[in-house]
Amino acid sequence: MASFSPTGGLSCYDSPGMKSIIVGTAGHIDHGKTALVKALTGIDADRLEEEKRRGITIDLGFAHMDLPAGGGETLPLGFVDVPGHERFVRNMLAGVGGIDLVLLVIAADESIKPQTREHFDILQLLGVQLGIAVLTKSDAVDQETLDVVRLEVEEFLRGTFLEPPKAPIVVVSSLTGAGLQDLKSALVSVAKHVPLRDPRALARLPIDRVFTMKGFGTVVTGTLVSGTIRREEELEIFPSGKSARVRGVQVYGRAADQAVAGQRTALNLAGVTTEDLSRGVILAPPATFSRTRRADVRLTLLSSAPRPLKNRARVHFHAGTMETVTEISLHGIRQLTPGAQVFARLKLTEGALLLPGDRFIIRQFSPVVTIGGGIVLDAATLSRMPELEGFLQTLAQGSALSILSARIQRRGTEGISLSRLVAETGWTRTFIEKELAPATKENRVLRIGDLFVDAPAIAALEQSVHSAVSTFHKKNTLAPGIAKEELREQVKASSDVFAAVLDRLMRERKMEIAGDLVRLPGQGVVLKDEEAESKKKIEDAFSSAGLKVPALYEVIAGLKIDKPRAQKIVTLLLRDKVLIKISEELVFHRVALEELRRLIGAQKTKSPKMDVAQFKELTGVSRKYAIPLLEYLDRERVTRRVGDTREIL
Ligand SMILES: Nc1nc2c(ncn2[C@@H]2O[C@H](COP(=O)(O)OP(=O)(O)OP(=O)(O)O)[C@@H](O)[C@H]2O)c(=O)[nH]1
Ligand SMILES: [Mg+2]
Repeated sequence: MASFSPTGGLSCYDSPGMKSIIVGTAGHIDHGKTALVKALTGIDADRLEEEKRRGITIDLGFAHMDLPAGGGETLPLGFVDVPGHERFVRNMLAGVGGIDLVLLVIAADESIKPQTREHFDILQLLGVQLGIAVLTKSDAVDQETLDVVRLEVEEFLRGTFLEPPKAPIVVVSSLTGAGLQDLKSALVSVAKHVPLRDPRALARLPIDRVFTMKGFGTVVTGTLVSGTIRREEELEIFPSGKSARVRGVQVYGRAADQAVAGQRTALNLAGVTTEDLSRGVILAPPATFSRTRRADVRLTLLSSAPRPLKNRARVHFHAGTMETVTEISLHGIRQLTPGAQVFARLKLTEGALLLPGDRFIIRQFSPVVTIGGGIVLDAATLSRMPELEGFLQTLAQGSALSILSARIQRRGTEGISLSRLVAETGWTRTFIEKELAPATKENRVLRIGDLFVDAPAIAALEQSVHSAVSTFHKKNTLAPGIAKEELREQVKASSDVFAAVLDRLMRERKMEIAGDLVRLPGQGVVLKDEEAESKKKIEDAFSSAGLKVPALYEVIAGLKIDKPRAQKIVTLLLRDKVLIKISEELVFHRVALEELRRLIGAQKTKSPKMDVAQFKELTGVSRKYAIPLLEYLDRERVTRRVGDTREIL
């Protein structure tokens, strides 16, 4: 396959074991950045006609080389050359997002200039950790000037990641080639300190160029900041949400099966046109992430910022290769003074794919200068959240486990699914599951279906289920239990979590479930005082009456409580078989009927047969009671009717 990568031509072999490293340039206009890249790689990164005509860099340029690294190894280096012109800082910002190390280029004949400072501020805000200060145009100055500039530069770099001798200062002339060998050696030794790209992070490719190529169609390029992108993979485009298929992958002009984190990557995409793509979009795995307009961040205002940053200020926002406008809500303060740091919430004008750990830069509206930047802590913000400060503290400083635990904890009894944890962190499923394994094993985090739920939240939910059920019993003394769904709504739990909690409570015998009803063990019905009193009165009325029972309505009329409640008590007494209904009108106490059976049993020893008159005599009841009672005894198979007489069984 022919080359479709931005620089084309030269191929670069990623020898196994050698990670590919992205080198960015930075520095004031005309200080010799592009000339330096060309002197190192042989590639002119100024590719636009206008750039060549005006002799300045306008947009990002790219180059690459295989640098001999000793021991027969080569170090694959990708270069991102940025413009120094103050009007093109936004282009510079789109380029430095993915770099591993920087060449801070300072011309020996001009020393430190405004964009030296601005670019260096940006590098620090973006958290760039490694680099080399390069004094260029050494041929254009005498030794004395060079020494003075070196002192100025050393002073400028004091206390930063480029402080010498931790980081080298190398003097070169791109014109004569002087010092280039030193610079190459310095690159090899600094490159050794470049850490591996986060292996737990899923793929994201912020796009910096889009173009069409005859025979290929749509091509995009970018620095793959994390993960791996393979040929034939499906990718989602952010923020549009459209999808594209990777028809081809090239790394430094060479066709490859895949691109890995840290490589300048060109993709030939199918299923999209250049209109769906532009600098600033991000390619990521499909159906994995959400775009957002809100993010909680830690924000730093540069000490060189011209004025304090007011709460709710609107500024330009740059992250990766994208830019938009954002409003900034400062946490707990009215304004942020230059040099200070605060937690803040961003409200972006356009949706974006942001993940924790992403760095960003803010620039004021007018004049447009860089005033600060920071790090994204959470791009899945909740509108209302108690203890947000502590949560953000954990996200900013905590271990992976404490971050995951905090994210689970803030969801309370709702819990959070594995795929949402992936979306919130950008970490792979495997990493998250492995990280949480000890916590789930020790039941600090519970796994309910697909959800991870905070154990203390579940304990609290169990508590509220318990108190909701006891409150229900207190209010509804006669009801056998509360309906499950009603209980679930009361405690505001999702069905899965609620079912799991009920199950636990039941297994621990703290709750009983009968069909659709939930009740405390042995507590189906608990009567209030006056109901209990009425219940006793009814019972007494019937037990003392023996077989000469009063009419039910008379007993009820004599009670303090209202009729419906009395009716319920009777229902309860019947249910519990304290009272027994033998006909529509007649209700007897259980003891009276037991007494009757005994009487009949004793009678049998005297005579196995008995007529109605004999029964009346035996029991002392009138005919009104005798007939229903005998019919009851027949039903109970104590007696059997034979003509006009009863046979005692
Ligand atoms: N004498 C001398 N001239 C140099 C050297 N490096 C660059 N130049 C010249 O300085 C001018 C600017 O160089 P560039 O490499 O385009 O500078 P730049 O930093 O890329 O500029 P921008 O991209 O526009 O910010 C050109 O005319 C170069 O030929 C050097 O080492 N010695
Ligand atoms: Mg240039």
